Amino acid sequence: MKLRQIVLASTVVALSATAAQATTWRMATAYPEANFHTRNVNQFVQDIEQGTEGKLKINVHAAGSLIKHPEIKNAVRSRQIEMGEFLLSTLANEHAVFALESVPFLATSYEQSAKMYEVSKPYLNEALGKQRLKVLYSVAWPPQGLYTERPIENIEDLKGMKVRAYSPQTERFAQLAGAIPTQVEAADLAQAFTTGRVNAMVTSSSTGVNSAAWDYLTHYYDVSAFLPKNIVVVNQASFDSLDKDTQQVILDAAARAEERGWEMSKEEHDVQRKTLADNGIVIEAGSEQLNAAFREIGETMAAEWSKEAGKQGQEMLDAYRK
Ligand code: PCA
Repeated sequence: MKLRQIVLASTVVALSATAAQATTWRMATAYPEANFHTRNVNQFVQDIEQGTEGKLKINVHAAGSLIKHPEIKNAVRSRQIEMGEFLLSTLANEHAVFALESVPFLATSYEQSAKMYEVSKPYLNEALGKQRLKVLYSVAWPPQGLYTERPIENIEDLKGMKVRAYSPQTERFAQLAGAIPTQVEAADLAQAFTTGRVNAMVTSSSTGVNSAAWDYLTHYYDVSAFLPKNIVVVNQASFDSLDKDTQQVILDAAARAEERGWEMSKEEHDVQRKTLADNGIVIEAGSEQLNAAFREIGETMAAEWSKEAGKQGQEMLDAYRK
């Protein structure tokens, strides 16, 4: 063999050896590539690939392209995919702990939201652990407000409005406000607005920008009702199948992703409100009547949550308020 051929042949052998050892996982997320959570996920999987020197590669399928948002949790559970990211409060009907962060006006700032997360962490780990899902990290969305297609003075102005919801709580919120809630995934917002299925939505500045809210809406009531969280989980059996070093790389990358994600979220909150305004959305705090009515809805929902969550819920609330 000529030297060049020998070199080529040994490269092929070396490459296939690496390929044989490498594991490729699939990860599904619900939100678009441009979203800060997805950017954070992409950095997270890159850290894992680098940290394991290519031994674990994770292909991210964003925007519900591989698995639709409501199916992501079960797809990880059944090991159809190894990892997934979803909005925690989509599971609210399964267990009250998943709904806590979305009780309006209970935790309305990043600081309060972080504290609530700390308090609820053991309960979350337990509830998801029972489904053989290991929690890797969780990051809050920017505070939630209300987008409308015309100015709103008071709660009566919401009567009969078709409000887009994304969780049982946003649905209940819209209902208590006298509006008609309609579930729409973030990935389907443009279509829902163009076809007139909805004409208002509850969400963050971030999703407002990702969905070009200014194409359909005029006002954003920045009421900071709550900060829902995304959560990233791995199938426990898939995690257990890895060697200890690889597991550690994932855990370290997850810790970094969580820290980075909360920072990205805060930055997003500042930057994207400006993007909304630059594109013509009128951002307002909302009238006193409107805010008072929203708070009253929050109290109703807090009472409903407490009833549902029972003793464990009370423990969480006490720890949160301490
Ligand atoms: N964006 C997601 C969930 C919360 C948020 O800010 C959405 O609107 O679907």
